[in-house]
Amino acid sequence: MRFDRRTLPSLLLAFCCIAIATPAFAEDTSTTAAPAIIPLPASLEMDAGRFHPGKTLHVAITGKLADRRAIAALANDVLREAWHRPVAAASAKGHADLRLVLAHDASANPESYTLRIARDGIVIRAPSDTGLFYGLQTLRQIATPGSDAKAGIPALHIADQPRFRYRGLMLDSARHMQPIAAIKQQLDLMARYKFNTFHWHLTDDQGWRIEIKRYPKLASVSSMRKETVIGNADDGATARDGIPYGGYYTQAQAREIVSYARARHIDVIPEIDMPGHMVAALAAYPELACTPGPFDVYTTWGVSDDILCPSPQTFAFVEGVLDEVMATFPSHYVHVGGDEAPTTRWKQSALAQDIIRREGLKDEHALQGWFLRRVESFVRAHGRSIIGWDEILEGGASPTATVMSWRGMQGGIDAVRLGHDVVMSPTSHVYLDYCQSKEKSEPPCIGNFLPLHKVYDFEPVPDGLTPEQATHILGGQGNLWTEYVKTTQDVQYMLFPRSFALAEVLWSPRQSRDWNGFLQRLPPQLAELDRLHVNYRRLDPQ
Ligand code: TNX
Repeated sequence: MRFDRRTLPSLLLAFCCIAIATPAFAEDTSTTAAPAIIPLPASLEMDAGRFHPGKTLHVAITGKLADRRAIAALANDVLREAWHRPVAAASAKGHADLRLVLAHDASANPESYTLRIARDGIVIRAPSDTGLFYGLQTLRQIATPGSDAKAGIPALHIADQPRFRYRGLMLDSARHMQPIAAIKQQLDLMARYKFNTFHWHLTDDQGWRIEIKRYPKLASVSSMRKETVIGNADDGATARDGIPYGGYYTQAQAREIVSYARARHIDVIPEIDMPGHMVAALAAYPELACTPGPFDVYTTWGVSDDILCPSPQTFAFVEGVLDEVMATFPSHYVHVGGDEAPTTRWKQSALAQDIIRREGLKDEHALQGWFLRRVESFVRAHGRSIIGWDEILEGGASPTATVMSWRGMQGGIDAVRLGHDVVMSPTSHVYLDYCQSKEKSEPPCIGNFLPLHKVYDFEPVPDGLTPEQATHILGGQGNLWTEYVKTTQDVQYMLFPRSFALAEVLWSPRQSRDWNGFLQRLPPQLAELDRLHVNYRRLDPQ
């Protein structure tokens, strides 16, 4: 017998008395469809029966939570949104509709949880607050907002844990910046899909977006560009709009983002891109360049020859900036960029060439390696670690640097073989600034083509690695560069639903990857985006 979600409530109402008296009424679980959960849990088994919420929903929390109030608040939100019924605390021993149990287990993955839904209640068990948090996110996708309380939710048992420990999204706030409220909303959505890292690209040629008190001109000069190229510079456009563009986040705002993210079990990794992508800083402090300048904050997209000169002044600047960045962002990692730094200026600079000679370096790439190793030792002296784009390998990065492989997978493969930890972030599968269709009507995108199914096909662990090497692939990350993505609406359009596909790649077991299953589980997620007034790209007809 097949129970339709809409007929079930009336059936239940009509036969509830009989149901209570007649156990034979129990549903055949083989006909109960599994709820549409993204990312798919590691294991999910349907059980017999359903849970029906009481008039008041009682929640019990047991164990030593790090932040009991936060988990209680989330549980309240999930239950209240699902069934619009009052939520109250239950005594540890009394009846509870929802029981959250923190059971320390040093051998368990701290992000893991189990979720059991039975006729007599729901139990989420985890070794940490994070596990409970993720269990509640899963429950939210089962007891969806505005659920039918009479229908209840199906009994089931989930045992879940992530495949990868690094599950990231990068947002470029340098080319175009986003309102704090929009970033918070993005963090909310990331948490629902179990992302745990927000990489914040805060500086670039076209704008410096984080207040640094020691260098006030980064806010007053580097954060403003005179105008912006119109149309697609990557297709050769050169005309400018004549409209000044700028802004920056204060350290207080950045802290607000950090604590908002932390409450959602997300780390914020700040990126200060160096020695290239620094024209905005050079506009304020031209003495950091190898040539006299003056420099203007870049008004078009692409790569500039003007980069930091490896001078004592530059190191003082970088260390001064990183001091404040590390004080603002408590994350283990500091991203130091390292990408797209042309060697043109260093080739012509007596200062750079002197260092090459003095240090016995092979060439300018080796000089970049020397530069970043020096920055790394500063960061490590503060108890942190650096992460950089895969170019950091070219000059010889120290093995303690983590590599973010963006120019395909090869950089990551090489890095793993050299003993680095790696985050895979290849243009081919996770560049969320790429277009989602080849139609002209597509909203602004950089070019190239990255449809939803290609993201779903992303496999962060390439063939040919030994099992030990594979453990150094920490995970993956989607990158949203914003040269052409100017508004919150457009940011959302690029992120959704592609980041749902990425969420599943990074969380769910490799063998459970199933494109058709994913497509079937998407509509309720999109309905939820509609409810939250979040923009997204509509699915192509299949
Ligand atoms: C390459 S990925 C860049 C960015 C651009 C992006 C556009 C990387 C480390 N550098 O500066 O915004 O391409 O897709």
